[in-house]
Amino acid sequence: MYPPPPPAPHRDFISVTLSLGESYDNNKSRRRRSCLRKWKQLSRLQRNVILFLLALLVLCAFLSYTHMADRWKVLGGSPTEGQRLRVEMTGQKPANPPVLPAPRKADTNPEDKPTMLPQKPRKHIRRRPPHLQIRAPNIDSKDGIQGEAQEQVATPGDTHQEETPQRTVISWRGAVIEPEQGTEHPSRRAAAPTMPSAPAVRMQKDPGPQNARQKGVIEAFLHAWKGYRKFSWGHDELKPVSRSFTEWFGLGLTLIDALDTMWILGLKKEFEEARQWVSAKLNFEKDVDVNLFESTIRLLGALLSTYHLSGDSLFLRKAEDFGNRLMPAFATPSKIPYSDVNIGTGVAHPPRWTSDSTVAEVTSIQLEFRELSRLTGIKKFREAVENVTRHIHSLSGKKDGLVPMFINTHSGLFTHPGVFTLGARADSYYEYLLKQWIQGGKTETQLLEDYLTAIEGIKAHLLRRSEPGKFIFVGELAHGRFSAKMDHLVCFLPGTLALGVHHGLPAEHMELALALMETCYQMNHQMETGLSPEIAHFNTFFQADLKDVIVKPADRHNLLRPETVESLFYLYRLTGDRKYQDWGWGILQSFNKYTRVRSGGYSSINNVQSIHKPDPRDKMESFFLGETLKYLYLLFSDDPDLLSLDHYVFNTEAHPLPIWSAA
Ligand code: DMJ
Repeated sequence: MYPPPPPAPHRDFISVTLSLGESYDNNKSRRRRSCLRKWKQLSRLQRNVILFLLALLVLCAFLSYTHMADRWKVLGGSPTEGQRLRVEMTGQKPANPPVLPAPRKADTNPEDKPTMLPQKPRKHIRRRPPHLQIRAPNIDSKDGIQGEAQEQVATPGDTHQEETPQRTVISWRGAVIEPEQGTEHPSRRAAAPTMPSAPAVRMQKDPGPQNARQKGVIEAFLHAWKGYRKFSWGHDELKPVSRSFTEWFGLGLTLIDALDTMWILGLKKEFEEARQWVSAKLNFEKDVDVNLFESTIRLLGALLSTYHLSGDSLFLRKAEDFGNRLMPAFATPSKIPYSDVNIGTGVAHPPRWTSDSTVAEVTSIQLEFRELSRLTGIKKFREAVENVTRHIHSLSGKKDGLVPMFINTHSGLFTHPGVFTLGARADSYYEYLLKQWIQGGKTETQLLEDYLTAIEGIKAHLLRRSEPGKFIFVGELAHGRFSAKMDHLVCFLPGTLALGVHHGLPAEHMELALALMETCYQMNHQMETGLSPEIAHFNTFFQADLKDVIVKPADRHNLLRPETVESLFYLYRLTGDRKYQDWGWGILQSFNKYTRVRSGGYSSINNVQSIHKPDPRDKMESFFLGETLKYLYLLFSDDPDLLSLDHYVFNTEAHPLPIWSAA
């Protein structure tokens, strides 16, 4: 026998009745009564569900209100610059309170009031790499720039497609045909000579014998290139671990940044393939925001130097087109450029949270625009950047030649005054004072004065010795308080100081250069991986069990940056002391050991203090190919004529530009 069936379970239903046809002539009380009746007719579950939904609605409204309030707070008063900087650089919130004080907006001082109304918030504002979705290469893109004929696409795996070059063929590293002879000219003729210098031609005739360490660099470059070529061809940066890529500007950043490195290393096949891509696919007619500084030093700088090395006018045409598209950035009330510009629409704007620009950014685009002006004969490029230099030269708010980190694009005044660093946001201001003076044939004395004053300012305010090693380091000053914090970025300084001495500046600068070089080496050497952290803190109190270099958890990443090896190159070239080559060799070994990704490419890492878990960040910055490996290759060369420091000046992205002969 079967047991009797269980009683049917009780079910509640929510019924919704839509009375669409009902007329609207009911009076209010009737409607209220009928609502109450309907409410009472509902089951308890139905009522609970409705109440729950109502509560949810109220909660959502409350949350979105607080979110909006936060956004308004951000627009009205940004986070401290220290916090912002740290977040930008690490993607993390600062572990410690920022060294920097809360920003004081320029326009809080009535005297600083801009003469124009504040800008309306704009669309399309992008400050940092947006990490776009990976997408297939756009094979339809047109290269309509300057009426240039579309050349055929060259992509890895598609190399059989022949381009139809309109340039005059130039020989590899040999008889470089001067741009005047047979290659296409820029749209206007230069007032100054436009041909590559004789040493450039001579240097390229033959790479000469390459020693074992240089071959080691070539091997590393080819490994990095393998990853880029395979997984991110034509895109901005390789993500070597996930075998994909990121876009920042969507302009083949790594490929362009690496062009002159390939030329210098003698990688002819790779260079030609990349050249084909530039010819066929590089298209600046794009609705995309670029950062003026980053795109100038990496893209414009690379196009100009590659033009000089190869004599191929394609690169100059691209440089001129790109330079023109950057020009709207200078159309500000103060002529201090905005940080960002859309190269397709010509709309320039500051970052979302401020109308300030970064001092290092607006003062480290001069080498490139001046050279572009000289080559094309177009004065506006030079005038725009020299306006900035002149303006900053005469601006008050410096401390013995040291500059604050921000400048307002409306008022033209320094903002957040009282904070001085040789690191992020100020670094290349100092570098470009010296390098512009060198570039211009050592005739622009204001640049030299500013540089010399600044070095005295550094000596007076920012130098200390660490314990127990007594290494001299460059700290920071915030409203009179010294902080023993030194960015790895500051390690450009020993090389720059040495370069100045090579060009006749006081010999005592070399003493400082040697001492700081040792410190930068220690920043690498004292780490378990042999690679420097992004930021070091120095121990200034004697304590036998402490090392000189202290690293905070948020700062222990390494982005494959070049500054230490950049300075090693200058120091070796100018002193001949082989220990600098040995130190650089050690760093290359460390890159190979802790940052190399088997399938191709190198990755920045999260922890320079862990040999077991350096923890790849899955990103190969374009400057690893543009700068780090180039400087390593040059460091291992014993030929002082290989990009002679008497004929070339390197921009801050390691792209060599010719020194102009004095008029
Ligand atoms: C590069 O883009 C340049 O060297 C710049 O001056 C600083 N940042 C990176 C490398 O660290």
